[in-house]
Amino acid sequence: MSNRYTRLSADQAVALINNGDTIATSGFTAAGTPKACGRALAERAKAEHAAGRPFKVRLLTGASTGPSVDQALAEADALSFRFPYQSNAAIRAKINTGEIPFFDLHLSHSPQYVEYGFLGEVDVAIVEVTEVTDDGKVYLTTAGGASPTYLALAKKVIFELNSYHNPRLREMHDVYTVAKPPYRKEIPIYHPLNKVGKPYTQVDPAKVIGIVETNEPDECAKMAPYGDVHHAIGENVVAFLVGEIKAGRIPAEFLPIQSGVGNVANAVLASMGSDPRIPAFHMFTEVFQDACLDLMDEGRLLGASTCSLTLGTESLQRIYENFDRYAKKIVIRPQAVSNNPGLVRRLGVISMNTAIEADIYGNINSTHVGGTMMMNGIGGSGDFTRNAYISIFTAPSTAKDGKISAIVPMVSHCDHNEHSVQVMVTEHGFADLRGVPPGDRPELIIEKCAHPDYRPLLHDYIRSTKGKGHIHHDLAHAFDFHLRYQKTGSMMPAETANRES
Ligand code: 0RQ
Repeated sequence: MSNRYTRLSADQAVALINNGDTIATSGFTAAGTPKACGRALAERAKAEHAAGRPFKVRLLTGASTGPSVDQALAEADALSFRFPYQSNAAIRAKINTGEIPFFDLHLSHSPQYVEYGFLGEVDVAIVEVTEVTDDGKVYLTTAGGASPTYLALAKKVIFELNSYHNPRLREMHDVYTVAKPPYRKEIPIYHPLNKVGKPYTQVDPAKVIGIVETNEPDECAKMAPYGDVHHAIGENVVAFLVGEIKAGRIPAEFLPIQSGVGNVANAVLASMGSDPRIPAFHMFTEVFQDACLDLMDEGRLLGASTCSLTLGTESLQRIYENFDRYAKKIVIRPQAVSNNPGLVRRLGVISMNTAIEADIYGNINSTHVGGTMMMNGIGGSGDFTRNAYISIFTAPSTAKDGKISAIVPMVSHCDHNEHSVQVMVTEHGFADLRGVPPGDRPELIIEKCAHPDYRPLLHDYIRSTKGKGHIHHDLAHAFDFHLRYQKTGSMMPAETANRES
């Protein structure tokens, strides 16, 4: 390990950060995100506030982070801007009161957004590593994220040298730098496991202001066990995919899978793994989660390209203790490559993401509850959906004990529109929207996907539009479901609910 760089405590390192600075961190989800400096920065902010001085920073990351960054900094009132994704209750609450301005962007685009200067300058990058050499070779931990970009742009760099992580992680990293137009070329990846870059990224050693030594695991939450509804969604995704194999629209060797994160995605992967009609497959995805490791151990997942190892401590230890078994089966890439729209199109990825709500024409809201309250962000779902060979959206047909229908007349916010969304799946079935014109979509989506209790209301809405136009809507009533929920706490009218009980 290099002796060239100054060793600092986390407190000493964050003392070099100024009020108003733009901070950019490593990591993608809680994987590979700095920890000690996040907590120290939050304490610094609290101390400054207690002394009557202002102290807030602008925070750029790869995706979401762990509690030591988003939660600690939100609770310390230390953030004046956040980009490009989050998934933590404490920061979400302040985003939704307007206290923390949040800019939500496709994750493949976010590094170049910063590189082009759209968000101003980066003052300090804080990056977790297993090693940094005298000549500036940087070996990342469990995520590619936007670290290569942030290291290149930042005026000052702090490293968290985390000895918890296995230095062999470099055998999985493939750091390929996408050049700026007009010099950008095709990325020569033709299979999810192709490697085209280097095992390290680079920093100018003169910018390194210190190294903070740590030894702590990532803060990735363990997946909650899933229930019958999630299991049924998984079975319906499998039913759709088996039909595609039979019809010859998916080749015998299958196509690479992208899967979102969360409870639904976990259940879908488990169903795919346990059904022998689905051949063993590869993933070209952004997040490698616990279910993926189980599938790999069972021989069902042959290999994965990802941006991060978003694994609970037990699963990550399983990799670290059996590194030979996994070294050649997992490739960790920067998000500009793992989520690259051109590669998604070239490889014929089948994307599977989760909706908060879908409308009867196939538009999807993945981010804003009721059209106003931010959940997590669009993440990589748009990178994959728009360019997938087959794009699938899943969701339970109702939320909050049936008080919310996930199938509504018109989405209250649109992240993925009807032109990009091909298949909608709930626990009741799947609606294959490919080639289905708008006039035929409501019937299909209502009958295959909506909860039976909400089907009559959705049919009533369609009848009320009187069939005018290419897409039929009655703008005076398109949001009746949402308005009723706001007023009464349920999308179901009281008289209907009473009649049924
Ligand atoms: O809230 O836990 O308080 O009850 O949303 O819902 O059903 O557990 O589903 O964990 O898979 O998350 C869309 C949020 C789904 C996620 C979303 C409430 C519901 C529950 C979670 P509770 P479930 P999941 C890869 C790709 C966008 C980003 C993306 C997401 C909570 O998948 O953020 O895809 N996707 N990235 O009760 C009110 C509704 C609701 C609702 C669900 N209609 N109204 N609340 N909920 N539907 C990752 C990256 O990009 C890094």
